[in-house]
Amino acid sequence: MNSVKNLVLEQWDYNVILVDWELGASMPYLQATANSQLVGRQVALLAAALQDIGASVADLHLVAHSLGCHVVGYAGARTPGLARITGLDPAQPYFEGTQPEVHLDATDAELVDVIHTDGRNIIFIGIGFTQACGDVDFFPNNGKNQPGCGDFEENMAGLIYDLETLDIKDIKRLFGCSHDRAHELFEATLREQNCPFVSFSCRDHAEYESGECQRLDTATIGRMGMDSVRFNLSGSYYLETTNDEGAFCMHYLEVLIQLGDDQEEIHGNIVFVIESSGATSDLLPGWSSGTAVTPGAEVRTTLHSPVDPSDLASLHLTWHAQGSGGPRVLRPARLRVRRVDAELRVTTDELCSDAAEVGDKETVAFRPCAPAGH
Ligand SMILES: [Ca+2]
Repeated sequence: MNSVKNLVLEQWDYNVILVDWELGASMPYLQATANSQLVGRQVALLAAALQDIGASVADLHLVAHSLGCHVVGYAGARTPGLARITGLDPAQPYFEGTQPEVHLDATDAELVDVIHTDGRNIIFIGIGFTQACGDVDFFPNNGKNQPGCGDFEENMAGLIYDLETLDIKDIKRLFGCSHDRAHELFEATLREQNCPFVSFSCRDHAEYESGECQRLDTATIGRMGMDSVRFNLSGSYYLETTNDEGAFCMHYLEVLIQLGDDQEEIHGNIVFVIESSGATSDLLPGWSSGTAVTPGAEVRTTLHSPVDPSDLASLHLTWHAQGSGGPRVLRPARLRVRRVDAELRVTTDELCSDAAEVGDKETVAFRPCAPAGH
């Protein structure tokens, strides 16, 4: 939390108070859950003392991780008018499935935003809440096992554990990677200034995976992290991040290919490479194989890449035809790309290419079209 504090102080004229309850939190987990109620009352007393010297709780934002989320939930329940709580992977054992008074919930502040990163069932060693519990809940990478955190079955192999005796440090050491990712991601939303951490409002992860709620003409779009408050969000939002290599940002680029009326019905798949700001993406699967393309159809896909596409130099399209015999040529009449900026505005640009057709295993580069008259 020290690095979060430093990043906040660098960017805003805020006062930051760190609440260190390590002695209470490092007890066996069962005792620590009981202690969290007491510490919550103490934080509420601190908020009252700040009001006494002229501060307003309408300007107070509590940020906490794991068990700390329930601490600030208790504090918020005793602090009417508290502006905001950000819960970073609220602890699940002994809290999930209880009454709202017992755990962090949407009534504990005017705005409660939650980032879920380890919401597997506890029998699979998830230690974060599996269900939405705030006004707005973010589920990076489906809110479960995080990229770069290994395989949970591997982590738990041969392990016998007992929550009543295991202390929080053991829990962190054994299972902390996905659980800790919540505060690492929150910190990244402060540090990675060029990343809006774009998120999509979806019914569930299956709808996110289908791409349906990522269509930028109809999507409800949000931003995860410190700035989410600016966008009046509610409900469950899904997004992807990269693995732990210092930068977590994943960018989205929607690609729409309008096929010509001379397109024959063919099967295959499309792979893309993004070139932008001097960086080149990996091969990005663009469109599922086996689906027929038909005359005049629009092929739509959303690319997910760590390469920021906001200064797009070119988009390379490679076509892989499937099936034997018959027509195998893709005929894109028009290619457009859509992006979301940091203010969540959607822009659409048309890309141009000299090639009117793309044969099997051929790659064609599309670039921003030259302005008319040039
Ligand atoms: Ca509560």
